Amino acid sequence: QFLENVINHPDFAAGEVTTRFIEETPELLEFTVRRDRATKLLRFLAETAVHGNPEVAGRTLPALPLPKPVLPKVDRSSPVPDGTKQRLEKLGAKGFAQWMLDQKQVLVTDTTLRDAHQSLLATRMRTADMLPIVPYVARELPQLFSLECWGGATFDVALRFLKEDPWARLAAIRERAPNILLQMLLRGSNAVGYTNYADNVVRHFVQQAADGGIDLFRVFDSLNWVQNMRVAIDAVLATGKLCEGAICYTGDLFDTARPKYNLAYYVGIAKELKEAGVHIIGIKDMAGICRPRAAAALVKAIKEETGLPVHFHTHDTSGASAASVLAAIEAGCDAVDGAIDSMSGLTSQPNLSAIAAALSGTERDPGLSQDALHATAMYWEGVRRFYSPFEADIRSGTADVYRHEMPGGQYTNLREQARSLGLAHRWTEVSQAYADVNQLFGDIVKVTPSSKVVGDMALMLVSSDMTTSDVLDPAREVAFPASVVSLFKGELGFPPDGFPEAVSRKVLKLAEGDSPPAPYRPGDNMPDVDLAAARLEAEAECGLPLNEQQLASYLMYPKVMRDYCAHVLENGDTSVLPTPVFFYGPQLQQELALEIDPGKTLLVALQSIADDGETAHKVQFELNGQSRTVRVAAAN
Ligand code: 3PY
Ligand code: ZN
Repeated sequence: QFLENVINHPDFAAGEVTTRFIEETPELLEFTVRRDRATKLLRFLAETAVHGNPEVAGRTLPALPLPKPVLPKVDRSSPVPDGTKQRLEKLGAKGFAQWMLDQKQVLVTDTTLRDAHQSLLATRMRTADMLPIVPYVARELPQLFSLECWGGATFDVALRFLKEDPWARLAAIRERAPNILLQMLLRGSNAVGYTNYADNVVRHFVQQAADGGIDLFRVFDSLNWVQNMRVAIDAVLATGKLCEGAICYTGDLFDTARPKYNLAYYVGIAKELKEAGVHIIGIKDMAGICRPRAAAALVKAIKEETGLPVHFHTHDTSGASAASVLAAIEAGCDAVDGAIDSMSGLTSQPNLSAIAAALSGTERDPGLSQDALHATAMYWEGVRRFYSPFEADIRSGTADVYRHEMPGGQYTNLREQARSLGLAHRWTEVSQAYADVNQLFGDIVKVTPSSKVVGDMALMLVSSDMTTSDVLDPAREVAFPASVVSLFKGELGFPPDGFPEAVSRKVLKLAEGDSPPAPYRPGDNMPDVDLAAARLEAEAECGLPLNEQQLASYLMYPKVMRDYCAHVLENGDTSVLPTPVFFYGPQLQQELALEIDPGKTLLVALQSIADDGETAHKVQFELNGQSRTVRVAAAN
């Protein structure tokens, strides 16, 4: 291969070489690596051209070719105005929180890069589609409070399905938006996973995220148990970044028949969070059920009782959530979340641009350019077409969300799961079972991962034609999903009032005289992970040297990270492929310019696909002007 590189080197080909050619041409080695990467990418392209990407198998594919999203013009050499990032650097976290309180305009977070696509497109948005618009946003919408761009499900999905490195995404966004706070969603002790991690793994992760570019951590616990958020909160505070302690909203503040989730409950949590040292209180209405009157009352009470700025997050599953955002703002909410028009609505956030427009001329007007918002929305509209196979088949808001209380990010997922189990036509039963299971479990907060447990149980009930009363029937054996057993063992922590005893006994198969576990913090039972040993294991498993960030990925998702590394070793870095090519394969004669390194571009075009005997296909490419053939085995 090296010799081949020497022969292919332009100087060698031109006869301009001396005897010191090899010593003086270090790029020959680089060239070897690049050539190797090109070969791997061709293999992936050939494989996808012949068999398609398994990630979209069985889904309805869009008509090709797809138009390129319209990108507004931006001069990347022009200066980037200062924004909240510089303000945080100047004031420090506490000073920044005071500034939030002191200034009048409402501060606006754009969730398009995280929650919006998590909730609308099964989290499938690729980095390649995010990056082009970020320099424009940084220059034309510098008044934005933050870009929520990381955490939640994006971490897992990036590695597992998109085969890209979430840390590289973060670094690239940071580079393009040096002026706006980058925000992530951190599931407390569950970090960016579905299970409780050892305390030192959570600390290690937070440190890497802060070093990697995150300025604002929104931390929550899936049972609103502040004690289980402490490790994550302390870790964020130690980095000097902003810590938003989020309270998950559930139930109905004014429903006297369900007094558990009343104002005193939320204010109590807010006070505990203040005690824990957070800079901002988040109201995390993950299902979009916080009605306008409740939003206003919560904002007012939490601000009064804690003196901290409040940040309101909701979903538009009902179709009415902009009213709640406006009510929160009216009540003095300091910051709110929205998504750009074409990525808003339904299970996503309400429309950021419409909320901004609704406030124009008031003293709370966030001062965002409607033209810039529109240009950004047009770009996302084009991007969204790439992902049509991942769109949920829902066309309108549904007030049914007030009954089942499913988080926006879960709703479409659970519908999809129900469909795959052949229960699509029984969706109303599934959503009713979800509500019933919630009551069975003691009316708990439902957000990742507790929401997944409720969803697993609901699907189990409907698919086995059982009701929640059957579950409690002593004569009936119930095969509970593993996640349910784990919840009742306390592996995700405990709600403040514990779990109902009768269900606990049944789920845990407790004998007479045995008691359900008393509340404990799961992290207390988990020894610290030996990070040096974990690195050795991770590198052996992954077959690559790993940096601290990649080690953090492995600690969260060992198998997913191993598969991701295997993908990279086999196919190279497929994140450089345009989305339609990645998911739907290259089109014949389509010219692709693939930047595999800054300034190093491969020019690739698929020339033909022919049968090569019974068991293989011969895929012909042109690569940088030369013909290359890749053989792909026929599907067996
Ligand atoms: C997540 O944890 O991914 C969420 O979006 C919860 O709402
Ligand atoms: Zn959300």
